[in-house]
Amino acid sequence: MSLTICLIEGDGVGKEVIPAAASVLGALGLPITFTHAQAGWECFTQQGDALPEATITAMRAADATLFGATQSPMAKVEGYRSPVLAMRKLFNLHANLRPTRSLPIPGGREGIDLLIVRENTEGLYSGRERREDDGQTAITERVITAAATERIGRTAFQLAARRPRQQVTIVHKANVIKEGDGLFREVCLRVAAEFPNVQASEMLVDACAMWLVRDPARFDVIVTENLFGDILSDEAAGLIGGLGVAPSANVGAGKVAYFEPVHGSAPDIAGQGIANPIGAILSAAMLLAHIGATEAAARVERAVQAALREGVLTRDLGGAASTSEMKDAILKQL
Ligand code: GGG
Repeated sequence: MSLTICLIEGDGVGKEVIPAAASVLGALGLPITFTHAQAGWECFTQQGDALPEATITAMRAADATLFGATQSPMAKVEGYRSPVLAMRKLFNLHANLRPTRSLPIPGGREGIDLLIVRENTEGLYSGRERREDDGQTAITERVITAAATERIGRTAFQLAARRPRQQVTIVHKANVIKEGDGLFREVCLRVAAEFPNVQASEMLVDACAMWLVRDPARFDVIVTENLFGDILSDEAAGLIGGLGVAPSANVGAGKVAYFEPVHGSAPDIAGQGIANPIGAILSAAMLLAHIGATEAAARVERAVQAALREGVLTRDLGGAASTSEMKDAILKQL
């Protein structure tokens, strides 16, 4: 059986980390065919579209997509919409899975194995924004629906049911945001009742931010809304070496799924060959697991751990290895 993987480098360091991850995938001896597509700010400046139709077609045709990074401008640009938000909406990729597992790096925290299940289609990222009062008041609507919450809640509990600890922490701010987070909490607790073998608890988001620093090992699966999940997962990545090593998956009920390092385009270091490829390589491992190549996924994870244990470290981890030296150290372990 042959596998088709669509590669989208995107902007900035995406152009460095995706080729590194592709060479790791290519070294596994699997019958993989790579296709290539464009998306992102550079693509918008060249083609007038940040997510062209040809890219959407290539993603639909592939078994899965590995995406690098995007660099959206801070100010509104007519006709431009972040391709990551567009892909998540278009393909109904309701779940953003962000695992944080301890890695053998200097200063890295031990005993962490948690998974943040972030709602990926609504919340403050719904794009419902406007200016009023002659532009002096900005209003961003935070949309929480029972349907999307039920979907993400069920995904979190299903994933927790397959993990050794079988625990879910429902994270919200229902004491203050009584409508939006009240609904999120209510629906998640209702879903929890369908999973009697999974231990459910709830926590306010600010307390969760504190406990992640103080005792991250206490968490198994965290389910939360879009922005909270975005922030908490970056915080969690900080415990194990930072954004350079953090992978993620964007999945839904359909065939299309895409996998990306949590980091963005990192314009400050782009083009220098020093970006850490581990976030992209571990995202490739998540992709493999998603399409059923679980042994290959485990091999990639073991190779990353072994390369780090040998002391090969990029600059963000306190070493001096380049992107390609880090990739070569992982390939050697494979
Ligand atoms: N690989 C994930 C990524 O590119 N993150 C940066 C991001 O999502 N930025 C929002 C955007 O630029 O549209």
